[in-house]
Amino acid sequence: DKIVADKRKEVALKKSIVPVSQLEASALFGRETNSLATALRNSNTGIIAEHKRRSPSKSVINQKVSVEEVALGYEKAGVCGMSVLTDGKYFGGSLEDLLLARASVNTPLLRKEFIIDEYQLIEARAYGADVILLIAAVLSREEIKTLSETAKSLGLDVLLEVHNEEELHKSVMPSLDMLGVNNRNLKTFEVSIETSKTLSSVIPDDFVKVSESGISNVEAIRELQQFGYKGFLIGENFMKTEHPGKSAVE
Ligand code: IGP
Repeated sequence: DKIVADKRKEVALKKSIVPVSQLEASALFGRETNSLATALRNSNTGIIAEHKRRSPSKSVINQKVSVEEVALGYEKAGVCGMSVLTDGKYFGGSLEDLLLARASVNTPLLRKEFIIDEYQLIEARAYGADVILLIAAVLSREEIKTLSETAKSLGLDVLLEVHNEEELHKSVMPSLDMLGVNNRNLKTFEVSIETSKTLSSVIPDDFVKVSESGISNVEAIRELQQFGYKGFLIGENFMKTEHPGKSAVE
């Protein structure tokens, strides 16, 4: 997989420039994290709003608005959490975006990244994340276990993303907090919330269920709530507008 190969190179390079000890010494590293899973359990809206400038499927979404303005807007709208893309090559994001979001709001922050190495978890912590994403499609069960256990030991919540039943069965383990179903087919880029509906019955009840991608109206959320979903990850629908925070106010 191309993205994974890119990430391995990126991580190797970073390790040689910024050692773990330096990340661990950073001001944010020791901060107390804010649980997204808890926020979602206690909410009846459950919005996780994403900062996404561009994507492989849509190219440019929003290159104008600043990450600080987006973060403040989302917080004001009362979202449960914010997701910040930190991948540069495919999504035009960066760790600096995460840091700027952290400097702007107290909302739980998800580092949206292709995580393949524990180094990226330390980075996530150092740049102010509360939650990390693990993608079942690019990780083995062993890797999911090691990465999620390390994340938990760092005080980070873990959101594991699946696309189908096979990935779900491969991944279920107690070190995960939230299970996310991605409605976007990574091969065809087609989105359908039917994916979330179909998989809902096979997700064990002890995990907070999150539906990801292609959610563009309140009706879809109401429907998904009937299937037990507590979290709704929304990017493009907010980011395509001039003031993403304003569109997050229902
Ligand atoms: C948001 P959308 O369709 O609302 O913009 O989707 C989010 O689910 C999507 O960006 C996403 C993603 C990912 C991006 C889901 N899983 C993994 C990068 C990597």
